[in-house]
Amino acid sequence: MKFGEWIDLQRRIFRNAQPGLLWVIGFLVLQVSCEWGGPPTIMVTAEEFRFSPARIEWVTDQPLRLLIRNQGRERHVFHSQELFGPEAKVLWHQPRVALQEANAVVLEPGQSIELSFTASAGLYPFRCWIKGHTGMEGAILIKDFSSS
Ligand SMILES: [Cu+2]
Repeated sequence: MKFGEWIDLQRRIFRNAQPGLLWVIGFLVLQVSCEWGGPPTIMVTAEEFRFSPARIEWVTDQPLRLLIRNQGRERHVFHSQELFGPEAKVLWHQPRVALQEANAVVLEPGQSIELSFTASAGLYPFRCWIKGHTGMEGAILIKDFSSS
């Protein structure tokens, strides 16, 4: 099957699908990708003046791996009270020196940090608090897989 045909098939299937079914399919895809080389990493880029993607959805029973990269020309901050707070548990991060005070990661141009964490269901907003960087914000929505 050609790639274009595969995409068309997906469109036809997903047009009439129930949200619950989408989560099941998403979960199965996730399971397969886990078996084929570890959980996927979601890349978030910071630049002037936005994070992309700004909205991320995930499920509670899978560790979320985030690679946050500053692709801009200015220093940016990835700050999240909730993500670095008690509701979420950061399993590891690289490089270790980059995680700084006040639940924030400061990233110079070209720098990146990779985080892996588990979190209970809820909304985890993040933003850049540097003056003038209004609008650099986003959120991670963690859903309880069993209730979807
Ligand atoms: Cu910024």
